[in-house]
Amino acid sequence: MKLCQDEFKRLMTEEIERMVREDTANRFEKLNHTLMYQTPLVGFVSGTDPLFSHLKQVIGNFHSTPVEAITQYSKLKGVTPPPAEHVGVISYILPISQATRDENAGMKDHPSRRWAYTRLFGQDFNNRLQSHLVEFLEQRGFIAVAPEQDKRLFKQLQDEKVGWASTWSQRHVAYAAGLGTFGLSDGLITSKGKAHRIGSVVVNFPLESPARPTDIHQYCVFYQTGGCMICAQRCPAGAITDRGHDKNLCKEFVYSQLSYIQQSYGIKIYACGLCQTKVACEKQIPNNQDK
Ligand code: B12
Ligand code: SF4
Ligand code: SF4
Repeated sequence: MKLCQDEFKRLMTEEIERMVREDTANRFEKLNHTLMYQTPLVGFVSGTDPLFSHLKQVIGNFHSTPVEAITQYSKLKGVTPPPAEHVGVISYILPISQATRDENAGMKDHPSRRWAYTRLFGQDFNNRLQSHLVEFLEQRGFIAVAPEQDKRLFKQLQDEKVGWASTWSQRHVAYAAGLGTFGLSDGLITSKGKAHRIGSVVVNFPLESPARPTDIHQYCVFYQTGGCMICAQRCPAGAITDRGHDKNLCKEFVYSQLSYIQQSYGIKIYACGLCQTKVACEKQIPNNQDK
């Protein structure tokens, strides 16, 4: 399929938006069938963007570059890997619905029902969307892989230097694609806020990198002015301080919610996300005057 870059971007953006709008898997089946996610944000970045090699220093050598991911995948598939300069990445943000954000904003010690449903069924939809995009691209003659979806390529691990991490960090990929910057809580602040989930696909289509803030904390009020820290006040585990986010305390709390969620909402999943709701950056890039 011969497409120019703008046509490719339009094709992918429209398909992601269509899936979010029309796929029944993006609906609260157990509630009122409303949408779990609102209109997505879609970004693109070159697979050879130097940021990806830099992430090997920031995160660790175990973190894949897009070229490594598609090369490994091509070899497993038995096809010739594409030349590095033909590799591009599509990243998207799935903003969590207002009803869910409002419900979680009313919680203090546990995640709300809709939030827990979105963690479980919303991630199922996110997995499905990434697999769909791979199929959609492969049907059009491309080689495509969603690195987090392919269990041969993806691993979560605990690293000595950075703690809990993985071989494909969706937030770092979304930052590379110009979709947002990191907040004090570690959440990615985008033009649609910080309450969202992320997905991405690597493809053999050359894409240009976007302009993006060089300051990785540009949209966080705390890092810009020293104020705000509402996310820290929201965290029931004390995991957020002016030194950042303690992943161990966070993980312990998030996993401790399993029994509450099972007893209260009847599903087996862990979740929290209190630091992503009732905060200045919940649904937008906050104004630096926000406290
Ligand atoms: C491991 C993991 C966790 C761990 C650790 C989180 C972490 N900070 O890494 C624990 C269990 C604590 C966790 C908790 C939660 N998680 Co989680 N988790 C992941 C997972 C599987 C991997 C993350 C990873 O690889 N991190 C890599 C490490 C290195 O990232 P990091 O330490 O945050 O990076 C910092 C530094 O590298 C720094 N940095 C320093 N120098 C530089 C320089 C440059 C150039 C750059 C770019 C960055 C940088 O930037 C970061 C911020 O400080 C991802 C899915 C995925 N594949 O990405 C989901 C993911 C991060 N989780 C997600 C969510 C939603 C949650 C929870 C809200 C739980 C829930 N759903 O209810 C909480 C929120 C925690 C928080 N405050 O953000 C979303 C985040 C979306 C968002 N809104 O930001 C993700 C992306 C899942 C998804 N598919 O959407 N999670
Ligand atoms: S709540 Fe405030 S301090 Fe926390 S991440 Fe958002 S803007 Fe930054
Ligand atoms: S997810 Fe929950 S425990 Fe983790 S930092 Fe946010 S509020 Fe704290």
